[in-house]
Formats: sequence, C-alpha cells, structure tokens
Amino acid sequence: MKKLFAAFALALFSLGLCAQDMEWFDDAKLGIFIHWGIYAVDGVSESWSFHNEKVPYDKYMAQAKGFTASKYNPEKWAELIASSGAKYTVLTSKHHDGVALWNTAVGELSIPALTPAGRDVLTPFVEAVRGKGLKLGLYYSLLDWSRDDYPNFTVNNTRYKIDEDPARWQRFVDFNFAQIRELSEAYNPDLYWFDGDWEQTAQAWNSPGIISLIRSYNPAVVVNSRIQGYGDYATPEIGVPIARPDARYWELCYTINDSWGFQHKDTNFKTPYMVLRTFIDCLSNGGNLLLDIGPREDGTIPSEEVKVLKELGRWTSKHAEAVYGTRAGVSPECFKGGYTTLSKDGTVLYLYVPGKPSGPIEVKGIVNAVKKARVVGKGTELKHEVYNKLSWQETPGLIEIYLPGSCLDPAFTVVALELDGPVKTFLK
Ligand code: FHN
Repeated sequence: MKKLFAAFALALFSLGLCAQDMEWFDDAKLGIFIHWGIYAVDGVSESWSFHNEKVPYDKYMAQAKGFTASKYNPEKWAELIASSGAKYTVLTSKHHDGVALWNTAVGELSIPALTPAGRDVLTPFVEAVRGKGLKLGLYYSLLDWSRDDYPNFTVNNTRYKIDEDPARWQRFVDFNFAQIRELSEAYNPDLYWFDGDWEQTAQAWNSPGIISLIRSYNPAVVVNSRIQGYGDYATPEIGVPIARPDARYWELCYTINDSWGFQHKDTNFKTPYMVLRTFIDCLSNGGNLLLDIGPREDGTIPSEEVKVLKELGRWTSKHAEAVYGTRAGVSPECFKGGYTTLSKDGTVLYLYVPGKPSGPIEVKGIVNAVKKARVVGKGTELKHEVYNKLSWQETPGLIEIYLPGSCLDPAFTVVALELDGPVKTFLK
C-alpha cells in the first residue's frame, strides 16, 4: 500500500506539481540561514534540549519570558545579509518546539503571545528582506513536539501512535496545513525550507498535498528535500560533501560555530577564511551554501558571525563573476592547486587559488586552447604557456599560468581561463 502511494505521489509530482523555478536558486549560490527562537535566552540547543530531556519542558518553555527582541532591527539584518553577497535568506518561522515567530491564528505558541517581545517578528523581517531585493525562504518544522495532537514528545515519552488514533493525527495534519496556509497567504515565500520530516512518512504528512497547497499560492516556489521525497534539492547538513553529490541541485546548510541557535558557551567559531573555503568547495561541486547565524534573544548578532559575513561580502563582491551563475567545475584532477567552476556556457574555467603560489599554477587535462587568462576582479591579463603538447599524443598539454604577487587576493585569487569553446576534458 505504501509503495503504491509513493508511486502515485511520484506520478502526480512529475505531472505538474513541479513548476518550480530552480534557475534563481542555482545562480544564487549563497544564502543565510537564521535560527532565532526562545532557545537563545538560556542558550540551549533549539528544541532538542527538551526533546532529549537535557532540560525539562517547562524550563525550556519558560525561556519565552526572557525573549525581548529589544534590539531587533530587521533592516540591519537584511543589510548584513545582502552585504555578505547572499541572494536569499531562510528564517526559522517555527522550529520543532512549535513556537511561531508570527501571529498565528491557529496555535497558542508564538512569540507575540508568549514573550515580552509581544509582537510578530516575522512580518518586519519579510518586509526588510524584500526591501533589499533578497529572495525569501521560510523554514517550517513539520513536526511539532509541543503540540498535543503530535504523536512524539520527548525521546522517552510518546503521546500515541498514529494508527491507533488516526482522527487525532488528522487534527495535527489540519493544523500544519492551516499554519502553512497562513505563511503562504501572508508572505508567499520564494522558498520553503521544511524540516523534521523524518518522524513520519510522506503519506502521513500528506507531502503532495503540502506541495500543491504552497504551489497554489506560488507555482514557482522552490522546496527543499525535507518533505519525504518531494523537494527540489538535496540538503546535506554540516558535513561538507567529500565527493560531488549526485543531486542536480543541492545546498549545504552549515553552522559558523557548532550550534544553529545562539549558545553563550559555544565559542568554536570557524574563521572567515575557513567558511570562505567551504563556500568555494560548494561552488566547485555545483552547490549552494546556506550559512547559519544565531541571533541573541534581543536580536543582536554575535560579532564573530558578523565578521564572517563581512569577509564573504568583501570576497563575493570582488569576484561576483566567479560566484553567481557559475556551474560545477572540472574534475579536481585537472587543478590540484585549488578548486574550479565553469561559466554557465562552459567557456570560462575559473581557478580558485589559495594563498601565495610558489610557482606558476598548473592545469592539466583541458583539451581546449586558452584564448586568454586574466585575474577576476582586477582584469590583469596573465602570461600562460602550454608544455608537453606532443603531436602524436592525445593527452592535452600542461597549462602553466604566471600569477604575479601584486595580483593576489589575501584569501583566494580567482583566475579566469577563457577557452576557445565549451570545456572539453581528457582524464585518462
Ligand atoms: O533538528 C534540526 C536542527 O535543529 C536544525 O534546525 C537543522 C538545520 O538544518 N535541521 C534539523 C536537523 O536536521
């Protein structure tokens, strides 16, 4: 029965539930994720701290009394996000704890209802984001461990089993649909970032129903993969993929320290360089980076996170040509000195050179002739030579490019190789 349902759902999906516009997403490359909720008050892990019984539920929920949003400035948030070079942002409209950031009419748990902030904090964010021309993504947790009609509560405490009380489960499904309808009606996001799907099946969530609901508001809406098989793109989390993911579209969601939300004790911040390198790694494999920040309960953003976003901004604005609209690069075997991407039409090969090379940079396995080599963001034309190209051999020659010290970026210098046509590689 389950198999039949899945086949039916897949058929429906391919028959027209998928009118999504993936091009903006594919071109955007960088998004900023924001985990903001009552968990920032004590600095405990978002929702998981009570689910895993590290913190009693009542104590967790009592954090609401300390959530002030007293310095919340959504315009400043949007400005920071835009200045990083991100083209979209995704905010946790509701995490697994069930506390909505907006004034939901169908649930009792929300920032306006429970906290001294006393107001809807989602609407001004949406306005600020749109004002900056960024694409809007809304994170929504399908599972809701606070909701009495939801079967799971804490790790050791289950409320009921769906097949023993389908009417109760249906009440929960109706609640989810009502909240998602509210979000689509009020904000009509460009992207839905669902989460928490793992606890139930596509059939139980009514995943195709959710997709058709949100596409009835916005046929082009992009949906992440966490809706039990119905999304548009894969979402590896924290673990940077080692090999190129199979999915045509993917996005690495990634923390700057070790936490999604603000945690006072977590000072394990990555450096701006480390984050930039991971971003370039994603680019080279054709993916996006969704980089998370965790604002404090008052709405301020930790300076370490601001620093990372600013450095990304410095680098992305200088190297825009080699970021937006690029596609996965050639095999890593072709350029051992760093990462590569390609222009959309495949005729420009971008080389991302870390630090200061100790000699000419070398590219191999490229069949094309290089018409021109230049430094992205500077325009300086570079001397390049081909070695080992023998008339009787199929193996392409080694391309050596001379990169003077005066052209180097403090983090990653980008060299554009303009080819005589779409790239052709020879990898034997
Ligand atoms: O359980 C959540 C977690 O708290 C966080 O929101 C991340 C972000 O991708 N998603 C879930 C785990 O996969």
